[in-house]
Amino acid sequence: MRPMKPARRHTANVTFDNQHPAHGDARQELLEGLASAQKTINPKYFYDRKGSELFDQITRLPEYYPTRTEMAILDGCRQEIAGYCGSGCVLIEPGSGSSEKVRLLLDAVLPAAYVPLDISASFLQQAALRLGEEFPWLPIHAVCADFAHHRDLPGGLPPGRRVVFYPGSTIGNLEPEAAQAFLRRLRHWIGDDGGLLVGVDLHKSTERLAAAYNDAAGVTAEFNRNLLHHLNRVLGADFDPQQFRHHAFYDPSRRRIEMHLVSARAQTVRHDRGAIRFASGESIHTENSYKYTHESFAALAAGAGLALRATWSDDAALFAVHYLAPEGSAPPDG
Ligand code: AVJ
Repeated sequence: MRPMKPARRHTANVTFDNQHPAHGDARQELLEGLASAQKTINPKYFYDRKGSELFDQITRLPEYYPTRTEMAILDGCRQEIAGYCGSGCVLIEPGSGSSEKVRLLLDAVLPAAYVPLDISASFLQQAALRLGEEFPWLPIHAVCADFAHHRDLPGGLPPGRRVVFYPGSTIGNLEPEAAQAFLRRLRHWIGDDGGLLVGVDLHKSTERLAAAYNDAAGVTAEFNRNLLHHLNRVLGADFDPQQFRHHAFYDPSRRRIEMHLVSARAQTVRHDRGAIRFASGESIHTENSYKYTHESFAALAAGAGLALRATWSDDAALFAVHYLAPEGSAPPDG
C-alpha cells in the first residue's frame, strides 16, 4: 500500500490544496463530438504537453498579437489597475498555468493573497513555488481544481475582497451564451464587493485576424493537427495528421475565428471501439475564438450583472483589458 500523501503542503508562503479534480470521461466526450453531424472537439484537448509547447510558440509569433499586446497593457497600466482592484484584495486566477501575466501586476496591486487555480497538479505546484521564490512577501494559496465544474469558489480561501483575473481572451473560446453563464458564475464568486479583471481580444479587420491564425511558419497548423496525436492516444485511433489540412477563418458576422481540420480525402479512421468515416473535404471543428467590441462585451457582462468600470487598450485597439464590478457596487477604498 502506498502511504497517503497529505492533501495540503506548506513551503514558505505557498500552500498547495489538491482537490483532486475528477477527470471527466474524455473518451466519451471525444467520441460524441466526432459522432455529431458537424464533427467537433472541445479546444481544451489542444493542451497536451506538445500542444502547450506549441501554444507557447504561437504567443511569440509575429502575426499573433494578443499575448504581447495584453502584456504591454498590463505592464503599462498596472498602477491604474491596482487602483480599481483596491488594496489588499485576494487575487484569484482560474487556469493560471505558469502565472506569467500576474507577475506584471503583483508589485502594484499588492494583494493580500494570490490564488492560482489549475487542473494540472504538478504544473501548478511548480509554478506556485517559483512565484513564491520571486515574491516572498506574497501568500500563495494554490488550488488544484477543475474550475469549469465549480459552481462555487473552492473553500478554505483567505478572507478579503475577491478580484478574479482572467487574462488571455480565454473567454473567447466560449459561445456568447456560455461566456455569459461563466461571467455570472464569476459574479457569484466575487460577491457584492469584488471585481473581475478580464482580457478580451477585439473585433478588427478580417485580414489581421485571419493572419494571426494562419501564421507563415505554420505553427498554428501544427498546433491544430497535434490534436489528432492526442486523439490517437486517448482513443487508440489511427488518425494520420498529414491527411488533414489546417483551416482557420474569421466570420465577421459572428465575430469569431473558426478553426477546422479538413479531411484531404475520403478516409476511415479506426479506433479501439469502432471507426469514423470522413468524406473528402469534411471537417472537424476544433475551435471558436470570439472577438468583441467594447460595446458587445459590456452588453455580455451586463447580462451577468456586471458593469464595465474601466477599459485599457493599446493604440491600435487590438486588445482590451476590462475591469468589471457588480452593478450598483461602490468602488473599493471608498
Ligand atoms: C488561448 C483561446 C486565447 O483563441 O487565440 C491561438 C488559442 N488558437 N491560436 C486564441 C489559439 C489558435 C487562443 N486562446
